[in-house]
Amino acid sequence: MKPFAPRLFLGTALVATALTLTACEQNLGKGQPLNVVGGYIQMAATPDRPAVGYFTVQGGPRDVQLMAVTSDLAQRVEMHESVKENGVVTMKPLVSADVPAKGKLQFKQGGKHLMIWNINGAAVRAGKLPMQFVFTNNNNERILFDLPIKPAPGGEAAATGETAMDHSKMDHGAMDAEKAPADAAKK
Ligand SMILES: [Cu+2]
Repeated sequence: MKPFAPRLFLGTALVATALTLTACEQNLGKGQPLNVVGGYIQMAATPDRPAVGYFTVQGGPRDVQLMAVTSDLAQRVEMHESVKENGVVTMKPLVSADVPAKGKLQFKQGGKHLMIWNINGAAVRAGKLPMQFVFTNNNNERILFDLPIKPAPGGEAAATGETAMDHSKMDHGAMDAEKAPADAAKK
């Protein structure tokens, strides 16, 4: 029987810890929890271009950071920020984005945005892409949220929207650079 004693003790300690955390969370939990509260994906005018994603995160009781957004049904998802320098808009990859306590983080047109490559056709037909939002709190809390997918804009919208300013000019340069040597080697 002796071997069980330490285990029982450990078990009791874990339960006590869990209760303490729960009480603590409840105190902090008055007000809104951290959550993803809306957004959408805009398909690009041509399939070889990345789609653009926008969304809003509602801050919880603590400051946290959004570390990544991922999807099993897209080849690649990156967080970017549009920055105007000397009148020229360029985009930079974002490593993380702050979500202030009780505040808001917005990925929106002309600012922070997601670039999403090769969304699975079934997801496009279903009109939504299941995504995971990964945060720094609670050992990397993951919030699941389906972003609705809007078809590519037509006409004027295509010429003025973010998708148009995209990425042909913009240098997702790293990516093009990676491709270039391979293409050169074929010749
Ligand atoms: Cu971008």
